[in-house]
Amino acid sequence: MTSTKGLALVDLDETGIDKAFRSDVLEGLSQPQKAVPARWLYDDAGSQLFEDITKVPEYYPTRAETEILRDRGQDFAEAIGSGRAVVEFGSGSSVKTPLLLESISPAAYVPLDIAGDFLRAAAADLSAKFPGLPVFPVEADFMRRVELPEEVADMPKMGFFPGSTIGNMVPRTAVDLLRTMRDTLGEGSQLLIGFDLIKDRQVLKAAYDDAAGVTAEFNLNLARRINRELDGNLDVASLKHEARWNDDFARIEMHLVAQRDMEFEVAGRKFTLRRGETIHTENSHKFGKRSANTLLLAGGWTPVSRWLDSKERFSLILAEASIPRSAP
Ligand code: AVI
Repeated sequence: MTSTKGLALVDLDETGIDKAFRSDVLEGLSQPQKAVPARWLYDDAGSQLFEDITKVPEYYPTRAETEILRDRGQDFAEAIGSGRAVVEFGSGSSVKTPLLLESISPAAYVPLDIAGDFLRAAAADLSAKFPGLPVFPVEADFMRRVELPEEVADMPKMGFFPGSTIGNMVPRTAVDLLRTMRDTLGEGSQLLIGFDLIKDRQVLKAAYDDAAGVTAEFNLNLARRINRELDGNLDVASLKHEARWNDDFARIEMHLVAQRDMEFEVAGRKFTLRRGETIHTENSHKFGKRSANTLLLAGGWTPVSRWLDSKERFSLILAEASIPRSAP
């Protein structure tokens, strides 16, 4: 059974359970280090909580990236030029995307998203702001190669992937995605991509454990979602949000930490958590100039320009899909 439950197309079993969610959770809870893929943080409540996170004072990435887009319009116009089809991986943000489009005068805008409702709303919003701009929303999973609309086939393309969402993937998956983006956009295209930077640990930890507890709610919402959608009985009150810096892998990790020994069931399967044991729920990798460049090169993209915000917390990199001129 397929349904447009909530926002995206999902595959439900005969009892109405999302099969992919169930198998990811059951498999993840069966590992020695329990872990659930971060994409399941984003149900309706989780997506709203993430929006709220972008406004808490400790969470700097959204403000820092917006500042770059606002202040460096002239640089983008020079480096990117006009007349490109901008292909945004994700539905687009009401603040960041218009800033970019204003500075580069594109020929078309193509938002790609798996969540049709979000996609159509964002596309309508954008069309209202840029009445002369052709907008071609495409409902698709951009982790796989996407066939772009015929109307943009002959236009030079620029991919836009802001937010440092690339950092939510382990490097192997990030490289796969960058290669897939190259296949989608084609040889000679450009990519403007956000990378959050390595910085003081306390600043990083605070960004993922804000004083108002919004990020904690975002993380705990996953346990609530498991209970609600997978007939679970996790004691949410006995789980605590924790943001950890993993220095070996240069990433912030979100965990749900058991405050006591717990036995619980999910979708009819029994699990235990010992006091202090955790469920790992998200990675947010942070980058230096070289590690970001290496990731891009591994994915088939040659970095050509890089911009930072005034406090040097966040970077936007422009890269090109061109055949490398240097050997081998
Ligand atoms: C969506 N992504 C880039 C956010 C990040 O910073 O890694 C998700 C997030 N998780 C907790 N706070 C924000």
